Amino acid sequence: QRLVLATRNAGKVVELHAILGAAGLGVELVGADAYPEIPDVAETGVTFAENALLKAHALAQATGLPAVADDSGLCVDVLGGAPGIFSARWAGTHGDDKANLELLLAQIGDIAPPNRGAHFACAAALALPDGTERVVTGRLLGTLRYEPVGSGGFGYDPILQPDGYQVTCAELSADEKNAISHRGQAFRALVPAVRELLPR
Ligand code: ITT
Ligand code: NA
Repeated sequence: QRLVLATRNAGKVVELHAILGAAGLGVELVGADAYPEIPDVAETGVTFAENALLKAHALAQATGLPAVADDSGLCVDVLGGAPGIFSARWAGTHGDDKANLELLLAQIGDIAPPNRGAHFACAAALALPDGTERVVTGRLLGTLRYEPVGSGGFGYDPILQPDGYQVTCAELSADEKNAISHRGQAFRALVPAVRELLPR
């Protein structure tokens, strides 16, 4: 049985292979890159869960295979939860991680630590070609650094220091990040639904 990973974000793909691979699902994980002809779906939802479902359904419909999708982002307390679902295009160009991170740091400035709270959020969705769907969420709480530190991970990882840690997400190993991350939590919570609903 194949399970399509409905994402074109390379950082997510690496993490999803590790997280879902460790679950021993006995399915073949197929990247969306295997379907270059399928256009990206417009992320018109107003929540992470809505957007994750839109992406999962689009790939499930187009491929005739079960699909999982991730919608995620950084939510900054002092910005009222922004950039949130707009995290990937915060500075204007979709997927320009460096520009997004720089803009965010500029917006926060040198505001003092009690007000530098933020979290990563992830919605993990499963959709079947017959329209069956499941969606779950995960969060990683932390504090924003003043400067980016570390070279691991992707996106905003260099500026989020998880609660209880003295390093940023970009300084964690892949396994360490997956063990605590929003994405790790969400997709591990989705595993029972995958086991239940996938044909075998
Ligand atoms: P797909 O829709 O194809 O999955 P995308 O990159 O457009 O790819 P999103 O719309 O969910 O995905 O945007 C996610 C944004 O949140 C993106 O800017 C990431 O850099 C950021 N983000 C999500 N998870 C992250 C993580 O684990 N570490 C750092 N940044 C993360
Ligand atoms: Na999104």
